[in-house]
Amino acid sequence: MPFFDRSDRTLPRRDFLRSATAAALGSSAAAALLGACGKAAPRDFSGDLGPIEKRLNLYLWSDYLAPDTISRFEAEHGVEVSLDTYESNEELAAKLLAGATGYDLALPATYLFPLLLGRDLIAPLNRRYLSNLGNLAPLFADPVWDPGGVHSVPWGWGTTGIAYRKDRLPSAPDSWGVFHDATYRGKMTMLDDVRDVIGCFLRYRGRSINSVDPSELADAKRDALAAKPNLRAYASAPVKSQLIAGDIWLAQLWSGDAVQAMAERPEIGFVVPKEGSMIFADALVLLRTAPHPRAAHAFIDYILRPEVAAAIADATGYGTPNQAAQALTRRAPPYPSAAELERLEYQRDLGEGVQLWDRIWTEIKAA
Ligand code: SPD
Repeated sequence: MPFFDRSDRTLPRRDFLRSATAAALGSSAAAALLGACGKAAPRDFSGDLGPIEKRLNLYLWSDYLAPDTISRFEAEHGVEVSLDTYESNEELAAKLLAGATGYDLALPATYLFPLLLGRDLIAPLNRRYLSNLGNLAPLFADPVWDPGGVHSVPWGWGTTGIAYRKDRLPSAPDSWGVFHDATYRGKMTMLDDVRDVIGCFLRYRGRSINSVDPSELADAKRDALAAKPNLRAYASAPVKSQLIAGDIWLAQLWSGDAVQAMAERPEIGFVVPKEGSMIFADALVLLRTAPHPRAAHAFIDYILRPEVAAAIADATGYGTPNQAAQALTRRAPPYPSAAELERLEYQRDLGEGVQLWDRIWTEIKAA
């Protein structure tokens, strides 16, 4: 799967930190927090972690599990799991940067890694407790965002596209420009996500989703503002049920969430627009302040089992990085075609350009 651009490896760590922090929080909030937050007290999980603790505290994206993923783990290990969820990388980053403790594992999109590593918020995994790492596909065992897989285990990958109601539209939308079509005013949503909204309008004009060119970003802002009156909202998690109910006909959406909606309503379709889009991965990380590190490793190793990973892929519609699971999945995720791969870009760190992205997004949301 050669779709994650390995050239990211060359970006310097300090630029990662500065820009990803601002991307996560907005530049002014980031500056305040960078000044106010001390380093989390680092814990070393490299030695003997002792017996499995009786509790495990997860902080994960919503709708990213099979129905029995947690209950089976609890029954098998005698661990009580608490699950909190979030709807955006920004929500996760803000909570961790504000000093939240108590969580053992989180599941960021991989473009947050420079921030999490730079702030020393995540710990190297203790591989002696991870007997199932060999099930990962080679690319995901040594990924661009975490060379050697030292700090993370990939969970799922997906793309950003357009979910739509086939029974309400005359044909499939094929361009990000559909959000400018007032015919569907009030029946459309876009993700509540800075990188997805601005990124798609950059692609609309043939630009990179990672552009920091001020004039290209000015065009993207203009396009986003032109679309905004047609939108019901910027929304992420609620969109599936709105599409299923028929309240929304067209939605910028992540591929797995679209597949979940399609499973309930065959009238829903999903396309990657002709101009191209983004591809992303989300990966489990162990927080430096994890109170239950042995149970956390047990959960990671459990997730790495082929049947567990396959069940998650089947339930969520996201692609699995687990090579051994691929043969077990009952419902193939929407793997991008060769032609689509040509048009998909991996989200990169934006460097100093993140300040401009942040300002533009704030202005778009406020307009
Ligand atoms: N419901 C699970 C959604 C996971 C989406 N991850 C998105 C990362 C986007 N950059």
